[in-house]
Amino acid sequence: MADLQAMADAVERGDRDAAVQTVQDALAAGLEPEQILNEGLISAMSSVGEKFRNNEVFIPEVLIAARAMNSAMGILEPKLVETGVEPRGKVVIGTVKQDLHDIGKNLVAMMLKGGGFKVIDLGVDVEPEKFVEAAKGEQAQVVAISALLTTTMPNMRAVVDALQEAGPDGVRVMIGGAPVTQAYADEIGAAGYAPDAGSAVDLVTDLIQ
Ligand code: B1M
Repeated sequence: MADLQAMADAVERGDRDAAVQTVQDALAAGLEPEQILNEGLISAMSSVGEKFRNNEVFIPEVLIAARAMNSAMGILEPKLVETGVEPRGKVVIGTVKQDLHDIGKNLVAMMLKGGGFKVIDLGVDVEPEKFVEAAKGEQAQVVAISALLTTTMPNMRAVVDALQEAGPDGVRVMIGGAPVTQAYADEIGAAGYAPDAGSAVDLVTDLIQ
């Protein structure tokens, strides 16, 4: 029996086994992979993102929900590829040059994947040229840069400049991280700033429209 609400509940409470089982049941019952993705998995992560923004759940809950989502996606992904379902957009993400902090960046990446985007994660200490290369190679619509140090924030500007000079047409830059602000995004010419992982999904959605 396919029960998309039970699937969403399993993801939200971070129950990996139940998330995987409910996806298997839904596929066996003949539901379309896209419906399972949108109504079961993405809706669960949207709800987690909303609660995180409202301080109703915290980082550990988000991480275990994202882990359940990833396990369920492991079952669903091959079926989505078979049916040719396209991701909602492509995002290249990384932590800026000379900065090794990746916990926030990983959360943002997980929430974006949960939101149905293809995420190309370049890791930490990423040179501006690597962002440009990946954005071009993947034809990404958004480049997302994280920084946690006041000393590495200026390296974000170098990425914006490098993309303006050599990046694919129309690529938008979003930035985030504890010391980063909207004012700083405006100052360096980034298209947007998100204060947390839930808002990052909303911002990417807006940027690619
Ligand atoms: Co570092 N560190 N650290 N550190 N560290 C801070 C950031 C610091 C504030 C601690 C302090 O002094 N109070 C301070 C920075 C001070 C400053 O710049 N003004 C600091 C320092 C100084 C350093 C070192 C220089 C220490 C040293 O060696 N002397 C050094 C630098 C290394 C380097 O990067 N080159 C260093 C090293 C480290 C560790 C390696 C030990 C470790 C990182 C481990 C890792 O990431 N794998 C570490 C940690 C863990 C921290 C603290 C304690 C926690 C950071 C964190 O993960 N927060 C931090 C102090 C603190 O914040 N309390 C600190 C949780 C995470 C979920 O939040 O990353 O803010 P955050 O992400 C949020 C939002 O900001 C947003 O969404 C996330 C979820 O809501 N967000 C985005 C983040 N990226 C986004 C991108 C987006 C959108 C939203 O779009 C692109």
